[in-house]
Amino acid sequence: MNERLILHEYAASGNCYKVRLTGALLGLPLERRQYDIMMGETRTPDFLANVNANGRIPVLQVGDRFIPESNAACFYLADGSALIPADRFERADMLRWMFFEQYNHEPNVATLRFWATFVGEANLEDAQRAQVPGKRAAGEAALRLMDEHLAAWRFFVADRPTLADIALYASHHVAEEGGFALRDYPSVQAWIDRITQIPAYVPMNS
Ligand SMILES: N[C@@H](CCC(=O)N[C@@H](CS)C(=O)NCC(=O)O)C(=O)O
Repeated sequence: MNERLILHEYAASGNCYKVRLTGALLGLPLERRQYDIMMGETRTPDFLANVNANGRIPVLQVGDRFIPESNAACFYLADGSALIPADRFERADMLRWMFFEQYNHEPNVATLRFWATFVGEANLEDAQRAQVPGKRAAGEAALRLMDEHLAAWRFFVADRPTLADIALYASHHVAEEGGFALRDYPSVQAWIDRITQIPAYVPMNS
């Protein structure tokens, strides 16, 4: 890759960690620019006009072009590598789990972690507090489905690491910070341990 790669991020975000982990596993150095999302730094007119009109990180900058959405950024980095299966069915299956991550996992498991750890229970708005039971139930359902799948497979797709694992791992391995008990999901726990053994793995706080 010849172009300069810059990750616009908030380091404690699982979505941003996905992109860092993908870069690390592939040996692709990323420059990092930090934004404090708690201070609205991704909502400034400058950020909205020049980085992401959707006001969110992560954004991967490739030269002078920008890729918002964590899974799209990971896909850009991993295109042509072993993290994306060459087989057509397996590639679609990988996308299946990445869409699952964005629709079933992240808005429930990661959002509850964010509310508990960064916003704080006492500071939740009434509308947010009202959503907690529904998000908890939907999060547990996502974890059950993952656990059932991983009882038969070492990794989500094709029994080897792909972007599906990176996407789910990044927000998942810190699920306990959102009040989810990972010990209830032993196959998921074993998969988490397996991910940390992948050569060039980096932890979230790296
Ligand atoms: N679907 C997006 C979600 C991005 C997202 O929600 N980012 C959060 C941090 S994890 C953010 O930027 N929040 C700040 C804000 O909304 O102002 C992705 O996967 O990249």
